[in-house]
Amino acid sequence: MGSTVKRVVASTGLLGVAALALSGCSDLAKRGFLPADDTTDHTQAISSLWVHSWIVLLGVGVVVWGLVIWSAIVYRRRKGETGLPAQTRYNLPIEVLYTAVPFVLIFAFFIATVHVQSATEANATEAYDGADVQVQVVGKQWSWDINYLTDEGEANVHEDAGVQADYSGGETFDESNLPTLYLPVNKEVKIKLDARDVAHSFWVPYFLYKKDLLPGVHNNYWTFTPTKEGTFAVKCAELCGEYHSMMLMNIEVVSESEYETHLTELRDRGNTGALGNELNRRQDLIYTSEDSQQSDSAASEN
Ligand SMILES: [Cu+2]
Repeated sequence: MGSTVKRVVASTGLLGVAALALSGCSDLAKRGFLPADDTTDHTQAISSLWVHSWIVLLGVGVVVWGLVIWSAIVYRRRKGETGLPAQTRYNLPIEVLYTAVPFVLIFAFFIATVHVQSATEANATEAYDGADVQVQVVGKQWSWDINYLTDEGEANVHEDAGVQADYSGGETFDESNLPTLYLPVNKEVKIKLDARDVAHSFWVPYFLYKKDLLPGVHNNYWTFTPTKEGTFAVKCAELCGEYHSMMLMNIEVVSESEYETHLTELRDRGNTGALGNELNRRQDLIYTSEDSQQSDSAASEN
């Protein structure tokens, strides 16, 4: 192959790759490669951090790929050349550039991430009591229990207990009957996250957020305001055993009056109080926070 032919083949290949990438991009853009950024009061900042990081990194990529391709073409072996080409070492300006630029980038990404994270996590603490609504979500192998709490964090009403089936006997998984957490739109919600057995993770893809549920004394909290009515899928995002993939539930964001009606219905159905430790799979291995506190106080009495 002559060098002209090679050059044509190479540039056609590059154009093909570029065309594929671009058509892929426009497809993704049509489908929406990011979830809507209007689902909670935190999603806009998180989404913006993600998109701007990608733009900066794509710029870095274009420069690096461009330089690689440029030097491969310009410094290719010509006809009749033998031996090694001239070897260049210790180009100080280039070395300073490729050391300094990544440091600047890392520092900027760090600052931007800390900024968004501390805004997102500002009220996600046990002590914060400014939320309009408090709920408790308890993960277990392999479902979720939902308790609605009073303003003081005491048990109020609860959803039906999540099915704790282990599907090993061929039981069918009923996706039409998932636990559903109701939340009022435009009200600040504080969720207490707890686990009955092993570590799980509460992941709401459309809220651009997830947080672990840990068995034992430590509870995680998540405070946010849902800003859009609708149904949002929740998945467990921490591999928690054989039927982890069936650990699904929904969040239903509704108007405040629908939310109040739903709580009244739960009360009328007799779902008062909390779904507690009686639902733990192993009564000899109690891990939820209430019980840990009990055993802590029992231990201190001894
Ligand atoms: Cu899980």
